[in-house]
Amino acid sequence: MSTPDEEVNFDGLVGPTHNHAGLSRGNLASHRHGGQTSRPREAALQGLEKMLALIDLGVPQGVLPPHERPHLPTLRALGFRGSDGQIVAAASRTPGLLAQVSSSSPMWTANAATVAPSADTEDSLVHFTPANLKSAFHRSLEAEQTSRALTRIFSSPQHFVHHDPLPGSWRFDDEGAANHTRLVTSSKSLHVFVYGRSAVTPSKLPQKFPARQTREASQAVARLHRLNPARTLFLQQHPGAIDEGVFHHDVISVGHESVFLCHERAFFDMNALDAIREIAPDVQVACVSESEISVADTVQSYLFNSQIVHATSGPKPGRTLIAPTECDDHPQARTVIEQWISDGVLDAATYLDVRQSMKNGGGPACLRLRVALTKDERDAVLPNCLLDRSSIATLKQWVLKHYREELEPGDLADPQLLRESQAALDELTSLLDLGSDFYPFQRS
Ligand code: SUG
Repeated sequence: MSTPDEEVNFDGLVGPTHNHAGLSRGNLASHRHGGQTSRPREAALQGLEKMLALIDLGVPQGVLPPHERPHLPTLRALGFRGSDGQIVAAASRTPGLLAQVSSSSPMWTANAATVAPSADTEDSLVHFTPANLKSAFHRSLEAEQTSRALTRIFSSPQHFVHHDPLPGSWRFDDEGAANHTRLVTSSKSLHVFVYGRSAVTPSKLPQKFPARQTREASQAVARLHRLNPARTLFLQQHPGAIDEGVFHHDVISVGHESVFLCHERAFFDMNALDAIREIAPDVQVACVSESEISVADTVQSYLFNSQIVHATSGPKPGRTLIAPTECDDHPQARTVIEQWISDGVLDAATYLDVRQSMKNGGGPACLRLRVALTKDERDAVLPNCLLDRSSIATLKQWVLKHYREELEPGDLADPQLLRESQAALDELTSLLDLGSDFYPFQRS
């Protein structure tokens, strides 16, 4: 391993059309809140407060921009014609379509891509593969713009290599880093890829809800990233847990450096934990039993959709769990966290309010893409996309200027919302230095 890397969290900025449309099958929160009034301004500010909280803990923080929504290129590709306003009006007459193309789902950047740090790749470059997100229509619209964002933010070919999203079909469904964990001990790493189904090998499948990630997609990403096969695992998610609402693996496990926290029903075969221990014996594995907290309560509290970060400042430096406030309010989840602290697995926990995102099934861990970077690589990142207190303050002002307080489902058809969103994103491209041709509407 060369120079040490440090994890930078790139959080997704919530977009101006953030809404609750109940779009994701198997994601219980999305289903439960579908059709409710959303609060885009509050959602974006909650996200920025989270980024600020991490900065205050001394954790480097980056940002990924929202995508253009409603996504007019998709509507045009579906045959809608005329002015932007006419297209939106016509699309609103096709039930459900406008909600699909207006979702702010790119905010969950744990699904944006999978990333391999240079220390772990054969060519010593940082590798990025945007997720094709083919298992849901509204999310499948993300890959192209995600590729554009990543290539612009991580532009130096000396340091970064960008792959295309995997060719899309049911065989290679890829949901990105939400199903991938990198563990590091004594400067050696282990990449754990978790899949819901294999497209080739018969495997036990969930009965109610879709298994989104395929083994074949995970294997392709590992190949593209030129990871050491001896330090890469492909493990199957528990199909029963998927049926209980664990639609991504980061809803039932979280790992960071030498710690891996999970529920006893995280994997189909719990020998998975032995496989992890065998390759990385120094990893501290803490496995929580069903009697401590059920899978249903795990999903409700989003206990494992927490981030583990290494805090270097703040009241209690050390290994810190960034958990959603829902865990603070949930007796079993809180007890588990307190136990992890008293066992020395964690040093501290911080509870953050990301309720607007949580209503769509996105906790703290969903909102961030982890990119481990050496100092040189970090210096090569587009500077404005690395945040500090002052840039967060600027982004808050930008949100206050452009975002609506509330959105009813019917508001998505308002042509004025489209104009407001475009004005907001146009200004954002200068704030983040993304260029004036970053969004499709800027190029047309
Ligand atoms: O893909 N929700 C997202 C939540 C993604 C959470 N990400 C991770 N677990 N890493 C999804 O299910 C719901 C949108 C709506 O219903 O309006 C949605 O897309």
